Amino acid sequence: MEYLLRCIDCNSYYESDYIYTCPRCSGLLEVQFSLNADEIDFSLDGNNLSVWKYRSLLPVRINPISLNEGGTPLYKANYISEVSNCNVYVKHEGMNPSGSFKDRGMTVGVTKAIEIGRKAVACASTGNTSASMAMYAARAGIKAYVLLPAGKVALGKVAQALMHGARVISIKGNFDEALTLVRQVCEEKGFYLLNSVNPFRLEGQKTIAFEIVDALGVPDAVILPVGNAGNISAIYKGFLELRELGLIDEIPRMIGVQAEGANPIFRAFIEGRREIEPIENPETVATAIRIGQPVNAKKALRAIYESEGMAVEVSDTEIVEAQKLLAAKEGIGVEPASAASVAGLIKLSREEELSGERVVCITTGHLLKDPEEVIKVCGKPIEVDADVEAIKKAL
Ligand code: AN7
Repeated sequence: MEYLLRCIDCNSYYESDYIYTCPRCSGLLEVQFSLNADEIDFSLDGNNLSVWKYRSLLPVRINPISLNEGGTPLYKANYISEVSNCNVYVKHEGMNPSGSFKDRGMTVGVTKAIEIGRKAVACASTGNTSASMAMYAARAGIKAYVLLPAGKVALGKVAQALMHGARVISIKGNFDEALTLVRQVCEEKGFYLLNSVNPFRLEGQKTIAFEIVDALGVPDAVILPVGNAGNISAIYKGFLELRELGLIDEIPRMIGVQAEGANPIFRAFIEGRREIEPIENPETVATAIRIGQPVNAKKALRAIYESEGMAVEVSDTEIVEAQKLLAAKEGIGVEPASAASVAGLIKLSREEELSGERVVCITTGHLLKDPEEVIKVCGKPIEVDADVEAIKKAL
């Protein structure tokens, strides 16, 4: 399908695939399709879910660099439904190839890099973006450069970036600083930037919305963690496109959850603002969303306001409790940031902001991403002598 890039700030349109921020005002770009229902070659019949099922709505012109991303499970969550008095489903994005939703974006982003002839990709990351980008760059046979906030990235994610062959550089600074720096490095070195300022990457992530509708229809609300705020913007865009195509009538309320120590979107929301004030020193157990200056804040706030959604904040304690609940009561193993979605749901249901609704919580990353956090909150296994009596005592 034909598309243009549109600047969300100055409303300029571009026909180029070679840019990812507005050449006039540096604003964020968005892919805008000339949506035409006749050009859709998939049906929302619940079969064969995957990112590339929806290729007719993805802005690429070559065969994709793919590792079979998407098609993630949508679990009915009975225990959490009871606790929250809602009809709750969990879409477990931790079941993607690298263990997070980022793969949906990277398959499109890295494909675009190849399409336009780039030989190297780069990102700043709280971890998952780097793991995913390294993996797809390896698949494509191009170089990957990663900037991480030193000491603040979960071990599993660093392990992935390293083993998939990225050049991994830790900086003495936080994610927001790493993102500013990598943008500069990309400009100077000609690397293709794959943070969520890249509108092509976000196109891949909108397939979460497509899969939800494909498997379930339109829920009342979608709840997800928000860090750099790309995912909530992308998923909302996915629903918008389906509505414009006449494939759905309603759009779910988009509910973004942030950690109390990294909550600029929540703060903007409660004050009714459309722009954020940056948080200088963000801090949370959910290191994936330890972000004080989300680049996609404007898009995300638009998604929240237009869908009559909400932003909510949760404490680290609430995040860990929700992570334990998901793991021990539903059998769904997620990393802390992902559990923020369920923590947000439980908080909103207690405050009677939600009741009886059909809700999809998105769990964005797998439990195995952050083993160190698990040991911190669960403790180490009990060690006893190799002896039946000792074992029986410990049971
Ligand atoms: C598990 O990897 O920003 O609001 O650099 O890893 O779209 O940023 C990760 C973000 C939620 C937030 N859950 O998504 C990175 C990075 C998990 C994440 C988010 C992230 P956005």
